[in-house]
Amino acid sequence: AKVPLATVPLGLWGTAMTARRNVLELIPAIATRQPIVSGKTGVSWHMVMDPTALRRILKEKLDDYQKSVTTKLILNPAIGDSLFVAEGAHWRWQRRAAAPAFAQRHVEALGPVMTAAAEASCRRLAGARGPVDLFEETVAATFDVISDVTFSGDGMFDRDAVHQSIDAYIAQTAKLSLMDVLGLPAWLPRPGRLFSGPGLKRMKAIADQSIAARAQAAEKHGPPDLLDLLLVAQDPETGRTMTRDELRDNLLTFIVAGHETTALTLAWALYLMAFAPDIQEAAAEEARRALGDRAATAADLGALPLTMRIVNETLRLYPPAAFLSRTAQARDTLCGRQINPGDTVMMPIYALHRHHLLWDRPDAFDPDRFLTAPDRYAFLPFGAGPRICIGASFALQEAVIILSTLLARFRFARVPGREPQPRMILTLRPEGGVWLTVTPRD
Ligand code: MNH
Repeated sequence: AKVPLATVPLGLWGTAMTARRNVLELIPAIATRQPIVSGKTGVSWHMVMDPTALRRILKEKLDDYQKSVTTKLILNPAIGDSLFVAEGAHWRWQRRAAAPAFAQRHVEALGPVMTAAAEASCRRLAGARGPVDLFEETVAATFDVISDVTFSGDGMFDRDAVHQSIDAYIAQTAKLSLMDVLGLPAWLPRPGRLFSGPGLKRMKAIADQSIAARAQAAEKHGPPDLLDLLLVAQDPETGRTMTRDELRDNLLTFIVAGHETTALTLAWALYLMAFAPDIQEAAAEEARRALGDRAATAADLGALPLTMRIVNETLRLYPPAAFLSRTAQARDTLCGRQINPGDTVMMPIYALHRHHLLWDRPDAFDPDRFLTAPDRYAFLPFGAGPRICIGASFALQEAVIILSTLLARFRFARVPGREPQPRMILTLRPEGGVWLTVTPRD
């Protein structure tokens, strides 16, 4: 089945989405220095899709390409200078300290939380009448997971309040003005409530309370969650541990980075399943063979290879992080073009993943293309290099557990006239939701 090529409205970033034809033709266009801010600095924007250049930006010249001014501007008020936005030594030590929490055996130990979320999702869907918004449903499921693995066992953590705060925050970023995007100093007054929103304060207060309660709690509450692991996390090189504020910023980072992205993957995967019923049937059969009547666990992943390929193919066609961006710190040359300090380097992952020079039949939904590993720098749903998503195996495990459990028990079908429209707001979201009819199997 040929997946319709969406036009993704992006405002300033829109150019990249249409730039998907020929990477060789594009290099001049991509690297064309388009002055966005005129004046003394002459800062330019560059679109980069050449795999060798991507490797240079993400891996070889890590410190010369820092997270973009825009990224920091949007995220700093919510998550401080945490792992996702920090640079240099401050990023390095946080990454070292957090790494053990995301090691394979810890991720596997968190499997039961994901299985429970899959079961809860099935219960909600079993009661559904008429079309269901699967994006809303998968957000509920992944939010259950991330709130349980960050603040498990604390009656104090108010999921609904945190969820609403994040949602309101992301909705505000969609209304960012040109002034924000251009990276003007933070002290300039801006429209909107983005930087002073009561939601933000509330979210931080809830997290602070949970951390304080946990630090005092004498009793154990079951297997260690991410909060337990970060409370004892130490930089193996310096012995430094996280302050309370750093703990809170990182836990909120996991919540923000870790739930909507996975929910989007699941919602787009279900849309593609409805789009390709034959593949849906094959995946359902794989899941029923592996699971019988029970929900999937981390131990089932090896028996669900088609489901994993479906997740990867979904991440190719609808990468939640459809754009990565960096601000250049030093002079460099990319694809023969000069990059100056202060320039913005955009990496349009959506376009990269649908590029006809990098992919065979790029618009076809074909999970089996992942029977062979793609080129490293042609497939970047989690980024690459030292700053690759720390939660990638967590997310893949969660997505396969939930997707296989849902497919074993339900059939998903399109609702004509209600196709989701991708829209880029921090992540690639389905505007209006992913509405499908859900029918129990058996
Ligand atoms: Mn995640 C970084 C995509 C799930 C926590 N994540 C990144 C990056 C991408 C990304 C892309 C790199 C951004 C950049 O280079 O500018 N993340 C995803 C996707 C999913 C995902 C597509 C789900 C699917 N991420 C998760 C989960 C968690 C998480 C789950 C945590 C529980 N991600 C992070 C953190 C970083 C990150 C933390 C920053 C890592 C670093 O900079 O060292």
